[in-house]
Amino acid sequence: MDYKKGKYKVRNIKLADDGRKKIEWAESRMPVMMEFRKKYSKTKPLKGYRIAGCLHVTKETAVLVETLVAAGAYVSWSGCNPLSTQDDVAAALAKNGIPIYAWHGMNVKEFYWCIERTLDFKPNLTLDDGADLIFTIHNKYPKMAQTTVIGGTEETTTGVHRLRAMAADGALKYPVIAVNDAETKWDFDNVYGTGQSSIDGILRATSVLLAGKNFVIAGFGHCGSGVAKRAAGMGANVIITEVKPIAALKAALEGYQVMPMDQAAKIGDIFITATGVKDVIIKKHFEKMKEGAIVCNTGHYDCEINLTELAKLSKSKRLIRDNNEEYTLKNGKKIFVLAQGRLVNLAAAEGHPSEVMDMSFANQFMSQIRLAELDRNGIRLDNSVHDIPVEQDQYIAGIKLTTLGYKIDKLTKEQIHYMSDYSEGT
Ligand code: 3DD
Repeated sequence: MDYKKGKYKVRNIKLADDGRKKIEWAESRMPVMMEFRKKYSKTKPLKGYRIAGCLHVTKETAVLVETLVAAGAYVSWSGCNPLSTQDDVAAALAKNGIPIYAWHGMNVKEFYWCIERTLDFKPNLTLDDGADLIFTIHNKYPKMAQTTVIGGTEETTTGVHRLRAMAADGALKYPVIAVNDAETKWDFDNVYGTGQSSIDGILRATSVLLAGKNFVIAGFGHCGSGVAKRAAGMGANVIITEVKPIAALKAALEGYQVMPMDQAAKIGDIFITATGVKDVIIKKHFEKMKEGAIVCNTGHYDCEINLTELAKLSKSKRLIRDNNEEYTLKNGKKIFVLAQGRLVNLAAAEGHPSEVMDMSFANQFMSQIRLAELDRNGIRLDNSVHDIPVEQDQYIAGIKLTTLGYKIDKLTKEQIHYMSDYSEGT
């Protein structure tokens, strides 16, 4: 097995000490992961397993990587977005002997080259965020998908959608656990994490006042609703655009304005897409926008804002601040695009806070162990997308509560009986 411990490609290995301090900062705010690291470094349930990971290289991901290694795994890593790698964190992981291939600002060709490097050691487990790793294995190394890899995990909504479609087509060649769909991920990372980190990215790239601004959010799912709450908290006038009646109704009853993008385009000061769909903001919207409108995206891929159409409308473009490009349209109007239309929270800031990633990655960690344990017992899940067991969700929430110092009530025997009994009525 060609495990290239110590092989890596990062921006600058000399940044390792800075990265190590960031990782220590994250460790101090990820008590569940650190508890798992202490517990499983003794039993090493991942001993002998080779995990290829493709997930944003942040200080929180470094805690996940080093906890997987502490649990006995060989790990090789790439970033899942060309703009989300924190170079000092990547350097710290490389210096710690992790074969990592990731740097901020890579091009698409380099992005896939990095994914390929993580396959050099013939992984038998995959850990993905957006399914680009799983797709690469299925498309370029079908034999590896069919025989070497015993299972994988998927971090994000978009990735789970892709994989469910793949499984429905019978094209998925190994079982994948949908980490995204765990309540302790979806209801926390997507809502509180995306809510705070998207505002963080917008403010770092613009330093504009949010109070009083017309803040247009496309998509009122877990992510969009989290952003809406944080923007409203900063005094913005939140405007929601949607295609799903129920989500739109929820937004209206939360007190937000709801209207089509055609209408919102005329009044918005700041636009953020959180839909997972392509072409949400297109030519006709750019044409309607006010002078100085700020446009960004917090969805996994950079397909939600059609920058090709914006470029065709423009006579020039310049980088006016980090992660902030000023497009000057042919009629002289200026529109500002953040993070090249890629996820603004990770490209222009540091992604979600450690406290919510603690639970997302606890689910990643427990799911990898679950796949290894099933394999050791000769059990293989079917080649589809599998939910996290409810017990695991509650277990992780319980540990998190304890680490936060909270105690909760317990059902009495009578209450448990009552809940399964149907004879008692009014
Ligand atoms: N994601 C957001 N913040 C992150 C962080 N600090 N480290 C690693 C990954 C991070 C992306 C996740 O929220 C993922 O769950 C998603 O994209 O849904």
